[in-house]
Amino acid sequence: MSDQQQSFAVGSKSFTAVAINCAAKAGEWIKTKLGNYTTLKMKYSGQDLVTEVDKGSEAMIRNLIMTHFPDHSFLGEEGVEPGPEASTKALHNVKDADYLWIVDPVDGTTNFVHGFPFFSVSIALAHRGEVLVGVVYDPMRDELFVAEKGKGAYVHGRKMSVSDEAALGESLIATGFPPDPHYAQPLNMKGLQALVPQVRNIRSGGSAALHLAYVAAGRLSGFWEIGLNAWDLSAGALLVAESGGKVTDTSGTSYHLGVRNVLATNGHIHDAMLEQLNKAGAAN
Ligand code: 2AM
Ligand code: CA
Repeated sequence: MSDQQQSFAVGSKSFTAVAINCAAKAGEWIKTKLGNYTTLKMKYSGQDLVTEVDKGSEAMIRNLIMTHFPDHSFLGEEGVEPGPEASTKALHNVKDADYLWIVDPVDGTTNFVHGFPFFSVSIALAHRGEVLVGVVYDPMRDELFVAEKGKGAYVHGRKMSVSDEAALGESLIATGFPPDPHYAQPLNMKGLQALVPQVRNIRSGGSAALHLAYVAAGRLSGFWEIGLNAWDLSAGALLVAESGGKVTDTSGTSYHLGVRNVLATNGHIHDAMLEQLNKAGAAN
């Protein structure tokens, strides 16, 4: 048995149990704060928001994880300065840690602030850069999505599998509208222009982690977005992979923690999506 298999086999059950416990506890608390938060701050711009609920949720999750695993490393959205440079640097500092927890305490903060009920808690555990456990929890629908590397992905305890649409014309695709007007927004608009006429329709729910969970559950055929961070993607990427789907960057490189421009699909439409995004100059 390899070193990595051994450490996973020894610890996997408790890792996953802790991830689920954290996501469920934080999610239930977030739900009680809907329409009830007191502090709203802008980070970079009016499109980049944070509340005391984001910070409280992250503190709750961090404390619980550190109680169980004090030697593990932790990367959470609220512990990092806003902007892509700070995110890339923060990831670089911890990405090769033996055990790294990657946490988005509220994915879909804009929705939370507006009372639009589509947001989630995203928690992943990576071992030397490889994601072993991914949990995404939607407190409004009480849906818990869980994946373990090599063991499949589950929602409500039922095994998930991706959808079987094989053509763009029968595909329901999600994307997100990035806040960065200089680099990410123009790419996103080019991608939209290319894809809207070709796919069945486009959705933009506002939580990347939930979009990935929906690809895993077969509710979306694919999802792409420009300019995301490891905490938006790492848990959901494992959900998709363990449900039989495919996750790469928008150039086709396999998913790794540093991916910011993501394409996740049921696998069948992956090459067609890559081709359209690259032909449109929408990939990077
Ligand atoms: P958040 O709610 O945790 O910030 C929606 O398009 C996706 O983009 C969400 O997952 C959202 O995560 C993320 N997002 C929103 N503002 C962002 C920003 N300023 N930089 C990077 N990602 C952002
Ligand atoms: Ca997020």
